[in-house]
Amino acid sequence: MHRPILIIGACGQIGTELTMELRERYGNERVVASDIREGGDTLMDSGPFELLDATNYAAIEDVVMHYEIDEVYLMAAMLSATAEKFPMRAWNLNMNSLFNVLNLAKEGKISKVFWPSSIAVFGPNTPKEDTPQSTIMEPSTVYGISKQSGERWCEYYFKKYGVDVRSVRYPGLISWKTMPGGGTTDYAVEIYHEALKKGTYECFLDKGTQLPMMYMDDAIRATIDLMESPSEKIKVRSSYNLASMSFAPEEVAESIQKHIPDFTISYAPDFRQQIADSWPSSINDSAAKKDWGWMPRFDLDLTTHEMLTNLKK
Ligand code: AKB
Repeated sequence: MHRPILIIGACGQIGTELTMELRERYGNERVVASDIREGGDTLMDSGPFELLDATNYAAIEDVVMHYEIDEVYLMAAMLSATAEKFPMRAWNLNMNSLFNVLNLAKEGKISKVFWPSSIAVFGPNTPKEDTPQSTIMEPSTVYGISKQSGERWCEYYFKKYGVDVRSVRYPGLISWKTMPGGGTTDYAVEIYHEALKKGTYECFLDKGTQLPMMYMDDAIRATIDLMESPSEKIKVRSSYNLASMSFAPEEVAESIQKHIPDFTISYAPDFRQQIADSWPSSINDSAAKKDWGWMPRFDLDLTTHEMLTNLKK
């Protein structure tokens, strides 16, 4: 039987689907969801839930002790666009929550940690195409700086204290169950909602802005596969590059037009354009493929099919 798991930030875009998949695999009672606010009915009604502030060490420790938690997935974070508006709040949340969880592991109170990094760790001086696992980073956003620092700390806690921490650099994630919030890649979710509602979408990123993206099912599978891999296979303890597809807004529009021929897109780039321009357009994820067998399943057209079919329901 799997030992109890705690998900911090369980009501967000990734947390919701991760919680439900882990409950499906390991049993509802063994997966404790937590967040600063309550989530949707499916999550709240399917298993234990705790209101929890990720920056409060003592509160996390209480939950860990109470449920005899063994693994923590720390999904709480402020994303790239919001973090540019609230730099200090973003830094506090993104870093303190990570230290809280790493320190619980260092003290032997939990034995495994998942912490998400992002393609935002890369910056304008990074090779843009087929971005390697190890390369120049120099992130230029608050969020990217927090994720890169987090990666360094993860590797440090692994090497220095033997903390079993695992991480992937998520690209933009596309899902229909829960909306993303405050990210630069959020357009790739909004566009499907607007296509069905209005038949048109004004994109906050410009035509030609190619970014790495992934359908949520692939991201959840990658996360759990990484956590289930034997420790000796995990060679990278900062964070793994992860990729499945890369596209620009007009390519999503074309994919949507295969289902909704009259759909139109227009462009009104805002401050998020500069963030997007500093990120890679495609990612080399050969290390994840080699070390723990990562393989994506969803391309753009399959993603579009899944998004439109499920949102229509
Ligand atoms: C964002 O846009 O901030 C996130 C990310 C790529 O980490 N989706």
